[in-house]
Amino acid sequence: KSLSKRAGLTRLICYNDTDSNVRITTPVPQLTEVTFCLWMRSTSTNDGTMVSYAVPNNHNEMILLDSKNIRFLINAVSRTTNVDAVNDGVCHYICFTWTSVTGRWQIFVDGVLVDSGTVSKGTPIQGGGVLVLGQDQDVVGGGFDPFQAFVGKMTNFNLWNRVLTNQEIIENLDNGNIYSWDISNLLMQGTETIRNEDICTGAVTCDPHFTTLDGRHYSHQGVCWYTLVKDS
Ligand SMILES: [Ca+2]
Ligand SMILES: [Ca+2]
Repeated sequence: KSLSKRAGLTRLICYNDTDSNVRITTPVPQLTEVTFCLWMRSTSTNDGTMVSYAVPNNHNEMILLDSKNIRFLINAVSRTTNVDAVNDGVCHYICFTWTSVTGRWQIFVDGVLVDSGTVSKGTPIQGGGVLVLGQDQDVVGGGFDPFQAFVGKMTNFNLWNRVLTNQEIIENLDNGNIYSWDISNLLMQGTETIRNEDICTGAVTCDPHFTTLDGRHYSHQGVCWYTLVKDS
């Protein structure tokens, strides 16, 4: 990988099922330029929305969705990228940049510029909206559709009011000047949970499922116990 460092141990969000969504309580100003980066890990095949930003007159002001084939919207104008599927169960560092000055957008995966183009030149992102991680808003702060829920793990979301350089993206910065990752500025509104974990190691899913040494699969909610039985 071309990144200069991995995510490491962080407070990450486990999106356990399609009833998960997380609101960022830090205010968002008008943005004539923007970069956001996040670490994600998923095997979901729905239209899971990683980031949605809604303002009163436009619930699709800025959106990044669909780990199978990443799409985004800026000012409600959508583009489909040629990024390979990232719902492969491996951790990925996704960065999106856009400037209203030229309309140029870029998407980076694991530090590599994968696709770029132009969209919505001359129209800044409006301030004062609501930023949600893990769901698409169809009204400000709500209107969630289970099929657009992100299911998996996410951490280290950072938001800047400028276009980061390729070198800065490789450096996996955590100094977003509009929002830098801090779970105390998150409103947990669904079934998601917080874990202290390295997103790139450990189990792929957040589900309380596991496999025993002999390869049998179990699921459980709440308390469970085992009785060891000697082979006959
Ligand atoms: Ca929707
Ligand atoms: Ca929407």
